[in-house]
Amino acid sequence: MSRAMEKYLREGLAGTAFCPGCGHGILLGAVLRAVDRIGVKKEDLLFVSGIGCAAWIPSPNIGTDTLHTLHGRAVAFATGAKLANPKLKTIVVSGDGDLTSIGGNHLIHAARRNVDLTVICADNQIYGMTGGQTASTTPVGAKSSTDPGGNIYRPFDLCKLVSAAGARYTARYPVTQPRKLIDAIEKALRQDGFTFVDAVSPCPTQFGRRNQMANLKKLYSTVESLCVTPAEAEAMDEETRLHHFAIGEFVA
Ligand SMILES: Cc1ncc(C[n+]2csc(CCOP(=O)(O)OP(=O)(O)O)c2C)c(N)n1
Ligand SMILES: [Mg+2]
Repeated sequence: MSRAMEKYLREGLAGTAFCPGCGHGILLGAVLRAVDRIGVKKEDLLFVSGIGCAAWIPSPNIGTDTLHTLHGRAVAFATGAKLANPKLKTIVVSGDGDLTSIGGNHLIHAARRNVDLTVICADNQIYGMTGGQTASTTPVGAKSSTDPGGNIYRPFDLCKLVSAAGARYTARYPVTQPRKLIDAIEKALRQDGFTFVDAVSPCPTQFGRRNQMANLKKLYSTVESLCVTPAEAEAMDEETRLHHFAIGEFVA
């Protein structure tokens, strides 16, 4: 973390909860840089998370008000906070499992109702913190603790899901492309209404280890090699598309 972002960190932190090589640390840096660009006062910022490794991205690390809530309920808490104090810039940062499996209904209905929130999904395609179970984002064929033979179900395309539900801005970028990721988060923060960024964030411990990518270089270069433009993704057959990350803006 560069010193310029230290002003956003809570005092007295003794390191983060993340494993070596976890993408969530890069995402923390990206979120802070985007927040810095929009110039909202710290006392007008609220970060909300659910439960999971990703939920530790804002809390306790960011030294603004943070709500570390219940599993799957980050968007519901954020909605309540925003209603109670509409001047709060309310930003949800949580995991793919938290936001889109147990919390899936809150996510789509907040998008449908155009609640004025920015939701950033730390998408590692797995339930990281609880031992690597299959999530609604796990690719077909990927191994997990609950699918040692490989996941058989197609994953959600989160940007398509949230776009269809009515989000005003949606984008996907991996932490391997931090500049584009920061730009997307900044745009999401500047846009009124419900906005969503799917931040692909590799998990070496629970995903990489089980899928022949324990080596960080291999894990990160594989993620990068799977990134395609939305047009390239649409030109693929469904089977191939499901194994790639369409990156870019979907609603802008
Ligand atoms: C009601 C409830 N059900 C299940 C759990 C267990 N649990 C905690 S975090 C989590 C999944 C976290 O996955 P994700 O949101 O993707 O975060 P990650 O750890 O991968 O960053 C689960 C199943 C819980 N805490 N509460
Ligand atoms: Mg996860």
